[in-house]
Parts: sequence; C-alpha cells; structure tokens
Amino acid sequence: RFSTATVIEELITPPVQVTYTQNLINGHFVDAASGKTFPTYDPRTGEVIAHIAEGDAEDVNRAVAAARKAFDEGPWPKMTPYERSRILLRFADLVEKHSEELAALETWDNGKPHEQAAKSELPMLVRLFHYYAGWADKIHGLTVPADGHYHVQTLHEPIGVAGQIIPWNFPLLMFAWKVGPALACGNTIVLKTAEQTPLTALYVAKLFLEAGLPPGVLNIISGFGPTAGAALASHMDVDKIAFTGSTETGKIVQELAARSNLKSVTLELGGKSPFIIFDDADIDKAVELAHFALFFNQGQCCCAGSRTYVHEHIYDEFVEKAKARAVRRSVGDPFKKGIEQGPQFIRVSLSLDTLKQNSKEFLQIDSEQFQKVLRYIKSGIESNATLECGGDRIGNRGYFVQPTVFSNVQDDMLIAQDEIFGPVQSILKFKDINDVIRRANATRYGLAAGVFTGSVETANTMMRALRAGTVWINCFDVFDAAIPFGGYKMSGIGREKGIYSLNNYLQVKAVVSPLKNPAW
Ligand code: TXE
Repeated sequence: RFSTATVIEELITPPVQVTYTQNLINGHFVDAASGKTFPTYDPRTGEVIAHIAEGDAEDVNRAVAAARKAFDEGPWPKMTPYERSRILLRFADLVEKHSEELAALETWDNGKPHEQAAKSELPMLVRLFHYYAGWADKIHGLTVPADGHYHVQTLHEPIGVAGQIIPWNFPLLMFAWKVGPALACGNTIVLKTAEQTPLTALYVAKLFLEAGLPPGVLNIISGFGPTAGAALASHMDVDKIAFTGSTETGKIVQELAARSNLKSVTLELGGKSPFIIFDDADIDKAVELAHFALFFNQGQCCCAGSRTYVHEHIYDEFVEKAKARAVRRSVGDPFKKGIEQGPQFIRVSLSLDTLKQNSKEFLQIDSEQFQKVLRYIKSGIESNATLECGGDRIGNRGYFVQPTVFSNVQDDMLIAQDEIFGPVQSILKFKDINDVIRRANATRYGLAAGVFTGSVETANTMMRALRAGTVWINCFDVFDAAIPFGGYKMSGIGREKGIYSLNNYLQVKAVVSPLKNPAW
C-alpha cells in the first residue's frame, strides 16, 4: 500500500543552500561564545544538514544586553509608529520575494510538505506582518472619566525586552506570531528557536536587517531548552517571556519567570482537541475534515483534532470511510508534488549526563518523538482499540509513519488522553449532545474544538458549551492573522494573533493630573 521505495530511494535534493548558521546578536551573525556547534538534521534521512552555532547562557546574556540597549537607547521604541510600520511592511515584501528559498528551507529542516510551506505558510507569514504593520500606528490609550477633579489618561507603552521561545512544528509561523506583535508595539526581542529547526528564523532575521530594523532590536539564539531557553526565561533583564511548546516545559518556563524577576508570561501549550460529528452532518465532508483536522502537518499540531467523536447512528459508516481516506493519504518525500505527509520531526537532545556535567560534548540525536508516536500506537493496540489501518513506520530510513486509524476508542485510553503529536486518529462513539459535551470537556487541555453539524441550534449550543480557546464549526484549522489563538486550562495562558496579542506586549500607564478649573 505504501511505496517504501518512494520514501527511501528517490529523495529530491533540496533546491536551497544553508547560508546562515550563526546567532544574530546586535545586528551581527556571530559564533557561539563557547565556539560550539550542534547539527540540524534532515528528517527524511537523519543526515546532517548543517552545523549551527550553539547558544547558551552567555550568548543569551549578550543578546539580552543588545536588546536592552536597543530598547533603552532607541531608536526603535522612540521611532514614529509609522516608521516602525514601514519596516514591518518592507520585511513582509522581502519575505515574499524570498518565499521559494524559505519554503524549501522549512521543508528540509522540518519535513513538512513543500506545497504546504510554499502555498499556505509563507503567505500566512507575509499576511501576519502586514496585519501587525497595520497595528503599529493604531496603538493608543484612553481618556478615563474618573471621579474627582482630575484629567486621567492611559498610555500604552511597550514592555521592554521580550524573550520568545518557539517550537519546531511551524518554525516560521511561530516566529511570526511572536515577533509581529512584539515589534509593532515597539519592544525589542531575544528569540530562541527550537533546536530541531533553527534554519528559517536565521534567514528571515537577515531579511529584517535588510528591511532596516536597527541592530539589537531582534536577536536570534539557536540552542537547547535547558541551557539557552532556561537562561532566557530566568534572565533578570528580560521583561516578558512568550513560549510555545509542551505543557511540561511551559510549567518550567513559568516557574523560571516567577523565580527570577516575575516577568509576564504567555504560554501556548499542548492540546487534545475534540472534533465532534453529529448525525445530521454530511458524512463525506465530515470524514474529509476530520482527516485534515488530525493528519495535517504529520499530526504535529497543538490544536490537532485528535479525539474524533462520532454519533452512534453514523459511526460504522464514518469509520469505514475514515479508514479508506487514511489509506489513500500520500506519504513520502515532502519535496515531491502531491505528497500530503512527510516524515515526523527528529528530536535532538542533550543527554542527562551531559547536562549534569554542564558540557555539550555528548550531543545525541534520537528519534524520541517518532518512537513516542509508535509507543502510543502500541498502547492503543494493547488497550483493545481496533486498529483499522496503519500502525507502523514506513521503511527503515528516515522517520515516516503510516497514517493510522483506531476505532472503538474509549475516553480512558492513553491514546484518547495524551497528546500523541503524530498521524494517529482515534475515533470515539457518542450517544447525544449532553454525553459528548461532558466527555469533550473532560480533559486537562482546552486549546481547540471542532463541531460538524447541519443544525444551527446544535452549533450554537456547542460553541457555548465547549471549554476551548477556539471552536471551529463546520471547518477546522482556519487561521488568520486577525483571529486570536490560545488555550483554556493547561493549554496555556493568553492569546496570540489578532488585537489580543498586542496586550501581551504592552504596559498600561495611568496618568493622573489635577484640573485648574474643575468646571472643565
Ligand atoms: O517540546 P518542548 P518538545 C508537545 C508535543 C510534543 C511534546 C514534546 O506533544 O510531542 O510537546 O516536544 C524549549 N526552558 N509540543 O520536546 O520541550 C525547546 O528548546 C526553556 C506541542 O519539542 O516544550 C523548544 O524551543 N525552554 C507544541 C521549546 O521549548 C525550554 C509544539 C519547545 O520544546 C526548556 C511543540 C527549558 N527547560 C511540542 N526545555 C505546541 N503547543 O504546538 C525546552 N525548551
């Protein structure tokens, strides 16, 4: 069914070169203070793409000092908002111009289908910077009608130095969600990329310099979480930290922020989002949408619709069709046209011993994420869910997983509770609307939810009842720069994108002054 040869033998040479591998500090690409590098890998093969400067606490210190100076001495926060907006627009134009190289680099480092990167993610990146360029000169405070004889107003000011830590599943989009609003508001930034996918952020950072962003405003550190990431989250001179990643690491980041200088924290974390299909829905459309909701981006989405709840009246037919769709999914070299699913990403980690010795000699590559997906599949089989299709890796090279569908999944099974972050669909059966509301909400997460129904009353009831930061009705994974995104419960704190993200990067100053003549 799966053409192993396609996956393993006929790999396309990525149509791009790696140009930037050093950290960006104060407008210059520089080696790590330690002189160390780490490899970034091609998940199609496990082969090294390039060696990247490995930033740690010292590099973070230097980057924060540069960002502090750029904030305190300007010109960035003191530029007119219109000038800031122009730079963001120029940057967006440059991204558009270099879209091809960027999409190729993103696919090479991450494994996502090239068509997805080129046709969907790059345009979204451009759109997001247009959107926040539009906000830069529309940020203003209020005049407040307070009691007493006072004139009261609020000033909305940038917070200062923003620390940002991003994951590997959407390297460029996560860069955009963090950097766009922070810069529009006049902050300066130290951003740490994910150690698995350092390449594209360095490339776009160069485009920012070309667009006229002053030195020190945006600093990029490549490196590992427990070293560079933790140094950023606990830095005394960082005023705000924004993080996207696992719930476990999110807790660490919040703790580091609290233990250091109580910097403000926004977190965008994991999920186990329900996608609920009622018996009045068009079943073929529902199958396609549920498939997309789970399998998109190799299943590596924080908001993946990873609990597919289907009404009992249409359950059997749905399962048959969902299985047929998964079997048809095209898996292979993500550079090939028509490929829907590339390899899972590779985790590169510091061994525990390494950390203890505070040395980075023993860098190890492991396939933990890939193994994690296979372990969850095994756990689904052992807990007596019905394996409808898939269930194994494809070939023995690279990190490709068969699109996998389980039916007869129960709420208490691990595959229905944990974030698998892979191409594994779990289909559960429900009886009525109250039953499914209770079960959909019975999770520690609350990032997103999907509802598919022909009834406006059902849709309206569900949108109110579901405890999630996004509810998609008769659609899924619709993203737009203007639509806020974030989680309830252990899926996070705060919202990104839209007008809401501006609040993450602004301080409100109340200014109170007496009136000479109270009559006025
Ligand atoms: O996440 P981590 P990992 C989920 C998904 C996945 C699991 C593990 O379920 O299987 O998390 O992925 C940095 N201090 N998501 O290990 O560790 C790290 O370097 C400061 C969901 O990749 O959270 C990287 O830049 N920073 C998610 C970032 O945190 C630290 C996307 C994310 O890594 C750190 C990714 C530390 N102590 C994974 N340790 C989503 N919400 O979309 C690590 N980091």
